[in-house]
Amino acid sequence: MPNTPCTRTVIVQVGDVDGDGLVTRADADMVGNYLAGNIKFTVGQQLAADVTGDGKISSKDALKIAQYAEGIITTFPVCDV
Ligand SMILES: [Ca+2]
Repeated sequence: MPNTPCTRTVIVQVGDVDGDGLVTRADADMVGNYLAGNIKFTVGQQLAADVTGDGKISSKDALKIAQYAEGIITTFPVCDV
């Protein structure tokens, strides 16, 4: 018998790093803490945090999440397709 492929799919709300269903300043702060090396992210959190969609988590992502939380922007670059 061949092995049966097993896959898992992670669904996240982009920008919602802490997973409370909202994109708030707390999410931007979590990215800041991640960048400072204070906390680690799960795979899902990494996906949620990369709002620019460049495959990396940087201060640009923290800035965009903060702007979204404050209503300055209404979507994320990774959502523009
Ligand atoms: Ca959140």
